[in-house]
Amino acid sequence: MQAPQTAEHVANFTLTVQQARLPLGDGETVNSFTINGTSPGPTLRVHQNDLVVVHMINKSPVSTSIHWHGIRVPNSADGVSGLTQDAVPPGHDYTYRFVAKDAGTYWYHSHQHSYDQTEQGFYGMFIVDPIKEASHDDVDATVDLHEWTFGDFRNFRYVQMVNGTAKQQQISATPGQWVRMRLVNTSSNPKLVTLAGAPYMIASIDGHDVNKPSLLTNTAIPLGTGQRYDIRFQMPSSGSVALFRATSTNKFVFEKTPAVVVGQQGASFASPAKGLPWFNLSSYGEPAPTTITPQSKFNASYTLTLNGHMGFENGRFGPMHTIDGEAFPNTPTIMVQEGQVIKLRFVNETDEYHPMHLHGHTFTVLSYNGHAISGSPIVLDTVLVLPHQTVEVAFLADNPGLWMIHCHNLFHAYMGMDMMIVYPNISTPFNVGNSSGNFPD
Ligand SMILES: [Cu+2]
Repeated sequence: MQAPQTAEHVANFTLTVQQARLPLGDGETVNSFTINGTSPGPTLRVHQNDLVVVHMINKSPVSTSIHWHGIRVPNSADGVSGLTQDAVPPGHDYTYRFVAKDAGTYWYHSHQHSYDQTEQGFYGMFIVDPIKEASHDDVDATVDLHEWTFGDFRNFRYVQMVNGTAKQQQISATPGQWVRMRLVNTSSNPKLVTLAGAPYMIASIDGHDVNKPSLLTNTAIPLGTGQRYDIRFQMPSSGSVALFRATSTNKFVFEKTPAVVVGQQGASFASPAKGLPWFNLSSYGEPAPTTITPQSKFNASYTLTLNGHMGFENGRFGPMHTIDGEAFPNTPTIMVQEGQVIKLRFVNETDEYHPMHLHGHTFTVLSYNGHAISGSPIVLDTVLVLPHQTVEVAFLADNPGLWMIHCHNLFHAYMGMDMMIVYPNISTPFNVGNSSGNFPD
């Protein structure tokens, strides 16, 4: 379960992890992780089918690991501490090797104490350029949506960030140019964004192209943690385009000023209308032939009920987040065999948003609340399950190993909402817990 040693094209990177005091851009300074001196770390950009070799040097005072979110890596390169490796201690290094099989927008982040380390800036973008371009973009920009939180329930404050700063981001573009904006939610809360100034299409979700996407206006796009939406639009003949954002933390009320302005600077925008309809991926784009459909024959189906209760997890008392009534590591394990097609039904019994993420595979969305999707095939690695919603997905088991499936609200994962998908005859020499020092969440 390792990548080949050599390939025609090899993309080599060195990532040095440290800690530093960083200004957020709003007057606040925080203890952040940095990668090669910045947070977020450098964007790693490769070509499809490149052999990627990443040498990670840990100069931070704590142990760590790197997970390649959404990339179908061989199991040994998945970066989950206690499962596919030991966390890398301070002063040590580790090398990840994998082939970037799928084009698209991905990201990387810590999977050791991932709740703390990712929120504290340990992440970066990973972009795989396709062998053959489906469309030409004059401007290619990444918009990473993060947030820092301070205080407790009584005195709570949060700072919304784009690309590592609280300041408004400005992207240059001229009239008539095509812009690809790669939106990535790296915070732990769901985000809502909307674009003003030009009609736009959602070209790709979680790195997988939508078939014949139509143009949208006055639509709010929800992004669960870990999800990526590539939106494309053509710059208008005059004026600029603005991205507004809201978050679950403020009940999805849009900010008054844009987070990102594309084109001419200094233009003023009316803040988005209240109650914009949310983008619905169940009927977007046009149908196309695909290997997994609601009519496929499934080798096994599992219902995963997402719930919670107060209790102890990781030695602290708090809101446990459960799958089938249990918190990790007591959650059920799903056994799969190579070649099987497995259906998963997520039933969200809570008032919260659960972006459910599967490592090492992609899945096809089948239905929402019992209604089969009717538009483009939708292939994801993270599906946002809304409060009291049921979502069915299915995946082909084609990547042997030990894989996590977990909520990507990293606090929920920390409080138990994780489980394992396991292929036969595979064991791990690594352990989770105090004696090993491996804490993947
Ligand atoms: Cu959750």
